[in-house]
Amino acid sequence: MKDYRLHPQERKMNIYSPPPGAQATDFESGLYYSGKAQDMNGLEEGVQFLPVMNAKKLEKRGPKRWVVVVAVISACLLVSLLVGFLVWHFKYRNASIQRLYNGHLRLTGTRFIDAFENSNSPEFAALSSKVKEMLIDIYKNDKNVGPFHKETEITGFSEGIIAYYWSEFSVPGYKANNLDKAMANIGAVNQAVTQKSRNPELRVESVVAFPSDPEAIKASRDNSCRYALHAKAGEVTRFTTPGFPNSPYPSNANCLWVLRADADSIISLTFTTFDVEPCNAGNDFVKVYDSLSPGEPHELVKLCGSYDPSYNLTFVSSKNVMLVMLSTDAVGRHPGFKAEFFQMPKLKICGGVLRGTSGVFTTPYYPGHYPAVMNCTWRIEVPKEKNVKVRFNDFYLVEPGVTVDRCTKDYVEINKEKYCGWREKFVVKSSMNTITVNFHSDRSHVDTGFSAEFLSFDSTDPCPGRFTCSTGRCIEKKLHCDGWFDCPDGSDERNCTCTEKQFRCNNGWCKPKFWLCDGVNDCGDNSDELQCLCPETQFKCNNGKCIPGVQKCNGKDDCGDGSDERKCNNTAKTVHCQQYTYKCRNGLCVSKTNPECDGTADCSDNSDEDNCNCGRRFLSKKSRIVGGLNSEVGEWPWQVSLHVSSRGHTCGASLISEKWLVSAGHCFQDENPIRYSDAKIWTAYMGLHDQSDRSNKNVQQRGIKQIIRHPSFNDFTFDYDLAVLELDSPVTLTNYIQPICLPDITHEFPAGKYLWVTGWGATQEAGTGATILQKAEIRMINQTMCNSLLTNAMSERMMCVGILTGGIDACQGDSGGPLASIEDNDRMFLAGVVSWGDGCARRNKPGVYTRVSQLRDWIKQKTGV
Ligand code: 4AZ
Repeated sequence: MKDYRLHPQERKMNIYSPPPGAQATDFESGLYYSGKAQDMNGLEEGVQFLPVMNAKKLEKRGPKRWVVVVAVISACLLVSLLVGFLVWHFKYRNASIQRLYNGHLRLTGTRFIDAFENSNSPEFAALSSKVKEMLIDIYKNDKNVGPFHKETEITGFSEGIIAYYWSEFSVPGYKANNLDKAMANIGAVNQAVTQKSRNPELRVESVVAFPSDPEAIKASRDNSCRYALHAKAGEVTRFTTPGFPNSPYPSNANCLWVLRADADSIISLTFTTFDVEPCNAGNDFVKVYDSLSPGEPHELVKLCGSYDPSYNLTFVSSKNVMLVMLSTDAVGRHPGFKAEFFQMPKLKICGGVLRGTSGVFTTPYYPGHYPAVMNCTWRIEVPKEKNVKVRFNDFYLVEPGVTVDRCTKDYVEINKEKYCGWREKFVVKSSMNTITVNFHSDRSHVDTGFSAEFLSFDSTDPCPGRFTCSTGRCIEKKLHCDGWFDCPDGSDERNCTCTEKQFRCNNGWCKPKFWLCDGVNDCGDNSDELQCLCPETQFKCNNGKCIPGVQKCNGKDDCGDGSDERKCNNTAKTVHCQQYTYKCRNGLCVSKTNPECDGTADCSDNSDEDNCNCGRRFLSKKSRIVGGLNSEVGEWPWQVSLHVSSRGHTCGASLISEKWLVSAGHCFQDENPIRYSDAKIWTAYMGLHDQSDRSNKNVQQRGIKQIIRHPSFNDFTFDYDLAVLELDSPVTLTNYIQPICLPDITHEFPAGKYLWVTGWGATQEAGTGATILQKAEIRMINQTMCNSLLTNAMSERMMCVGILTGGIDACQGDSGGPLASIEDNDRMFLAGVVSWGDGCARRNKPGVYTRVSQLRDWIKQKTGV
């Protein structure tokens, strides 16, 4: 593979039932009278309802009785109001709610001794009881706090002396806000309190409190799963979740590991194995805190799911303490984690002066996570006659809830501009020979930081012999105004004069004429698709045909390509079976596009959701990996490497079940002297990441029992370029080995859709294969355009996919491998199989792939999958 880029009415008062025989009309009018009521002697007491025709009488006699009615109603209303108020006041307004806070404070007037590390020591007990008293005194001094205090516990001490605590309050709901405000300000209250009376020598300073989550307090209270570990100089200390690795961690547990280092040292903690319940499957998680108080402001990271050991899970503390918390729910049986930590001297300097014409610099402990509370400044100086630019090659300063346009927490600041979040490679230039780079991390949430290089350049010619993008990147001159974006910001395509092979978009960009009316918004403002729209009352088919709008979704293929019957509300209607409709096992057809394994049962027999144990990735991934060069371990668990005994990796393949692979037919064509059609010469490696590490424990190796090439495979045109391979024994599915879903014959992969191709093929045309599994994101191109770009070499079993600017493509050795599409539910489907191409990664020469949906029935027939 070459290069890559890589959301009753029954009122309680005066309800009368109509007497038997009452006139319906009277009843309906809402008024009726009883025989007794008709007695003008008024023998019956109370309220009487009169017939409509007696309205006049009512007018005469009414006022007195109305007064009674109104009085009764008013009295009842008043009583109800009063009862309501009392209920609200006593039941709700006064109802107590629990409030929990975590915090820490500084103690002066005493020295830290080792015994304070042990919560069972008499020294700990003595000091904690004094601190607790002082804390309660502080609370008592605030009327919004003191009366509601229930319990406080001192959970630990560290050098400083810092005391860690939690406090529980029971407060009426309507006073909870006042309590929150008072606790947020508790440090100020403390300042106003004199603590001389009880503890003349011991003083409390810098009291901090923050709302705590109940799990953290539960963990602090639960001594059954609490560990205290102190790093030993020059040694690595290891710890694991209870039962690891032979049995899963306990359910409904709250475990705490208190990690300590010597004074003036800091802690480096690494999770070497991490496998807890997947983040979306339950509520198990691990949190790491840069404090002994498990509070959000000091949370360095929250982890769930599983990570491959190669994933960087190293975290560094800012002081000599760290807290690891495991919280689990009732479900999910996973092994847990294995971690190690050691102490190291506290970083004295961060940043510095960098001189020369070029150089590199990184955030502290890169590629490990940078510590919290860091401020680093690099002052870069290049020779006087030059200017300086800084290129960030890797940039991860991601923090939950922070938007990249505000950068309120961790950031890099250059020339008064702040950068944060995840960014692709970018360059910042200075118009001088110096530049200052500031890096700031706040108390919570850390990331891996950045790796950057500085370079000097000539201000008059920043890119000698090349075009300078506005971002500072240098690109080949011929790429300027060629209709393709080569600069990250598209600056190479601005202010261009279009050639005769190009058309001008409304936004001024020049694009190749053959992009006009191809159904893809190439201009960005859709102007390339406007001139070719059908009249307003009509529908434009995918094949360009215009049909009356009423014919869309009428259950008939009026377009001829079925496009008018797709995306019909995307609800599954049972329709007449046609070529493009999904056929359920019971023979009925549904109109929905791509209904298979999308998490919704669309067929009346649910057959569209059968056999959906495919296309899932179980190793935790951060979306930020997209665009990287090397794949992550376990990122493409269906990827297979096919080796020929005499020449090693030869072709790719995809796992579709425990026993069957799909590959390209042309991989098994005999070529003297090698009999590629002979199953015996092939070995399949599943779960492989690195070709040089095939004995890795995640890898399963199998021989091939039989190779079934598509009988219509044409070795001249490469039509029907498909084969299925049976493994000599089934593989065991793991986090590293999973089958990919096969698309139904009706499955649609629309033009413009991004797909992923993976393999160990050549990294450039005529180049050598990759050692680490490569990935590239490429785009589906419409068939008409494929035909024009590839001189009518396309059959219906082929599709072309690529990036027409060139530079990203499959290449030799990728053949047979998967072209995967991320569909609904995050499931991945095998859209294509790498087949052929006109060279590799050439401009306007997309790669060609076997259209798997077209050969779906054949695969089913041969493999049963
Ligand atoms: C090959 O030789 C090959 N650029 C595979 C894919 C492509 C070219 C060549 C597509 O296996």
